[in-house]
Amino acid sequence: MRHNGSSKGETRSSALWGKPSKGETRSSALWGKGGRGVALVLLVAVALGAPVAAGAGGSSHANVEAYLSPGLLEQAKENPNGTFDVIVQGSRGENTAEVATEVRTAREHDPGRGVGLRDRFSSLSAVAAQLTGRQILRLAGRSDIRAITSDAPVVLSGYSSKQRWPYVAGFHGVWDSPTAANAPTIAIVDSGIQAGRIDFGGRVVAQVNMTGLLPNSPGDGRGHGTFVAAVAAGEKLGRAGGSPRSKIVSIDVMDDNGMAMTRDVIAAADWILANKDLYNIRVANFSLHSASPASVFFDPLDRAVEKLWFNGVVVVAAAGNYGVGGSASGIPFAPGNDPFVLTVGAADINHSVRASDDFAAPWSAWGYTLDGFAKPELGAPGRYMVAAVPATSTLVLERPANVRPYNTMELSGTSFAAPVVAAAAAQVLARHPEWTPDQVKGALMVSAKDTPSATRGSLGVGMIDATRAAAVASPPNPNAALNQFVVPAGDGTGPMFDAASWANVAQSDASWASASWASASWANASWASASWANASWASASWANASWASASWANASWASASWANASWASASWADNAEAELGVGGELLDAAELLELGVSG
Ligand SMILES: [Ca+2]
Ligand SMILES: [Ca+2]
Repeated sequence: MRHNGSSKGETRSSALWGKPSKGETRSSALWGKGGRGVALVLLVAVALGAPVAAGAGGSSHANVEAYLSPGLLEQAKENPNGTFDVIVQGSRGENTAEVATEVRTAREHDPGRGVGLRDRFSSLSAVAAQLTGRQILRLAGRSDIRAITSDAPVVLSGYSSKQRWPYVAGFHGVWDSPTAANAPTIAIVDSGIQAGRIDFGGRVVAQVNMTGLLPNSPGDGRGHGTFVAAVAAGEKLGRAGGSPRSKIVSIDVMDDNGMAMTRDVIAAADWILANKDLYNIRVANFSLHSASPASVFFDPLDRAVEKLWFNGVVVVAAAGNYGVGGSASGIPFAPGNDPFVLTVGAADINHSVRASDDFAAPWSAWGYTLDGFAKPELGAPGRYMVAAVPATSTLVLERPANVRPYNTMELSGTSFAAPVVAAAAAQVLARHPEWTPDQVKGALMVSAKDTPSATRGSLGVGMIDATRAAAVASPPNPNAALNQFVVPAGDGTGPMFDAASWANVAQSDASWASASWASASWANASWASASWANASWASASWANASWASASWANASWASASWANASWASASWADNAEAELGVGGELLDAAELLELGVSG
């Protein structure tokens, strides 16, 4: 079920939200436009035991004739000189002009701050006004005034968040679109999901247990996967995720301690491939990574996620939290080291909804893979996020200082940046279901917002923007140079990446890189600029910094240290950064108003 973002009041347009739907005001729906509607509402109100007139707000005030929004009477009494944005409705038989006269009269009797009349409505006898508490109390005593209700900002989409991150990532521009209902299913390969929460509205359509480790509680004993899923697709009022109408498939590969085995994650990818059509899975989120450095030559998990990619599933992977002090760490771990998939770094959004001051969280991994690919491709909010976590999960027990009300926690990590991008991918696919993962990746990258305050490359090409990505009509293909090495596997399993052929070319021909990945450099190009879109990836010189460098030839994937690692025993970190919260990145009062979020 969709939720209306407001519990009261009129619709209100704002610069960002555009105009309210014509005539579709909450108050008219609630109160009706004629006598019958009023009678119905009164019946409901009485049945619920709600105060209607004289008892409004539970007050014993003797001279209250009008209905007031809950709490408004008390607030007006406590703040007689304070100002309130309200909608004033006339009693039956009163027209809008008469209501306006009442408002003007109240202001003349009790002068004070406030702009007075703001708007007059034609479809109902009502005006919008900014009045003092004293003026409201006067009007409340008038028999020709039917109701005074708060002119609260309304989220037209029905989805909202009190956190900054969805607005940084541009979800407020797509939440409301009817097209968003076409968003595909997102597979969450993680610790499981507490599926029954209101955050998910019954949209968790499958839960698969792939965990070979114990203990592994039903649902989500760790808490990590529920949080990730809520960021990707939560719908709870006030804390919506990026694609709140996507269905969700939970594939549990992580035990209650946040550990997973390589084989189980590969099995999860297998399962997604086999069931993607059944559940319309087009996006898979991996907020985990291997503990063993690997080259794409040999890593079986890279093979597995590439298989998904070549079969139409956008794979999103967390970059990892092993960065130190903001310096380049390299990205040596699967699946984030795979050149096809989307790897995501975590941004600190720096107390504002604009991206220009964003920077990479100091622990957010970035740099080159052992094969010379620059990662991550994109940045997304990933610090001080607040989302759902089961009350009995081990994350709650381990980090009580991060627990927040309503069974939520405040957590940081690239784990929580990845599902932001997964949601944006779902929003793009809602509009372009025929697009390949390469096209989705191109749309997300070409539309990213510049992050000039971040170290170049630490957040890839910049901050994800779901609204801008959804508007891209013909995306560039960021994987074009690699696709010439995608060949039939010959074993009936479809296409595969011929890493050996690619490596031969890349090693023997330094110009290959500059000829294909082109002339734009991570370091210098403005990825968000229109010119970049035309120039395409092919103009990046970042290749020169990696492919041709000695570091590639000497890459440590040849070293004994990881060659000796046992794949089967590889453990997996859950990427949940253990730093303390700061109280969340919550919208302040001015931002709430500007963005039209119910306070
Ligand atoms: Ca689990
Ligand atoms: Ca910011």
